Amino acid sequence: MKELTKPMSRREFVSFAAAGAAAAGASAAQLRTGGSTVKDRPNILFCIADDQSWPHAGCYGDKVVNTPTYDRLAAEGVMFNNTHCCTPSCTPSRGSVLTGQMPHRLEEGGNLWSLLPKKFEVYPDILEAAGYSVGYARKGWGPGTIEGTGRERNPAGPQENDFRKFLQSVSDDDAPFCYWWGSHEPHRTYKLGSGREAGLDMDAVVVPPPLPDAPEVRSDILDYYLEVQMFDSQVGDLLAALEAAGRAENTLVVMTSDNGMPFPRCKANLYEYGTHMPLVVRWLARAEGGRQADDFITFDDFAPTFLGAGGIEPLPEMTGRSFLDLLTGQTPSGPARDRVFVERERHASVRGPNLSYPCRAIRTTEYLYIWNLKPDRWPAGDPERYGDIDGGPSKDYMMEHHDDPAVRPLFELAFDKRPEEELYDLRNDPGELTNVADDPRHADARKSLRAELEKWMADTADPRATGGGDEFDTYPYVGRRR
Ligand SMILES: [Ca+2]
Repeated sequence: MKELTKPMSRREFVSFAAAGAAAAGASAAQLRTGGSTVKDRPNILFCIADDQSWPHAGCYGDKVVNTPTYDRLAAEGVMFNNTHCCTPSCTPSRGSVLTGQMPHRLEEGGNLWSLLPKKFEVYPDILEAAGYSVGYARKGWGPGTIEGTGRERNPAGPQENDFRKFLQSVSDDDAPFCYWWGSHEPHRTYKLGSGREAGLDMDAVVVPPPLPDAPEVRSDILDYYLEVQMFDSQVGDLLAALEAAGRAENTLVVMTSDNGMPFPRCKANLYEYGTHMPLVVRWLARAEGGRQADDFITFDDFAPTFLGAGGIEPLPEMTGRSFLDLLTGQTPSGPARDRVFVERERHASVRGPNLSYPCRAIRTTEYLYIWNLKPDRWPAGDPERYGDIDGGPSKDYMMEHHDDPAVRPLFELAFDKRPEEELYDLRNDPGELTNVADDPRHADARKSLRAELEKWMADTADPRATGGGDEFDTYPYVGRRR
């Protein structure tokens, strides 16, 4: 296994490239790659689903959904068991991937249907400046607008939806490439009953604890699974194209999702099915396959990882941390990865005059502690629409049956207001259904987790740390109001 070259800062890289080119009378291509010493930099193929939760892939033990691509990449790469998106909402989740920063630092970019100010640098631009060819397909950063930001393209790069065509434009002798494939699946809407029609087994579905076990819900999950399979098949096709082009060996392939499944108490929530994401990474040239990692990863870790793979140091403003050490089997450096911080601001425009629902959370292997900063507001959006929950059969079922004894407690957890503090004992309550924040037996844990969360907020310049953050209520919402 080759050693990774020592990362260079961007300034060092530029002067290195220029000096090397001048000395050798280098060609334009060599100048862009900085000369032959960095020729081995890997390509990066980042494949991201839209609204898929962990553990909905065969490699994670799901017996119903059929995901041969996930399973293959897990066998040939590293499977991560504790990956969380920074926030369970499309735009800011993707913004954190691209910038390497927590959404609370991205101003407008911390909200759904927003914009990402140009001052927040993104890894495709940085890699491009260092000689990478970049491109993206389908859903890049967004939803949102680049109008008025000074950006001339999607932060994920220039759009090229045809991966084969993109590969043809970056021949072996050319620069390495960095390509973002953003699937539209398994985002709603679904064709009602399509999963069952496709032969998926309704009886074998494991219904997530926050959802009622009803045939309507099981069928809705199958429809979601069918679209998870579509994403899996899309990535399978990308791998075939990569192999046909002879580029598989030195390409870092990442397969994940932007936020959790579009069901009540899942997407747009800081609970298990909102932020816990599937993640497999394959890098045949450098990362031994068939391994699993229990280390906690968050989405702001991607940008530093990709930059590191390209021999570039992360920007100082990045809150994430490269996990190349885990991939390549080097001795991990730095603090243990045994906890993550997740958050949310405004998802859809569904609350009074466009108000956010701010919350911050810390998650360890033992606890999930959530601080709801505005508990007077409706977490799922104002009644009776509860618009932060995507419409569909499961939402309809819970609203129609909210008085049924079996549904009532789950309805309240998903749709009603929440106390300022929530604490879940994950060892005894992995479904996160019983708030123990007021239980004296967990008082010490509550106190220390709250202190740790507040320290992290202050350390990462979260405007909510000092009583600010009201700007998240007034940033423009560029989508259609629900
Ligand atoms: Ca999404």
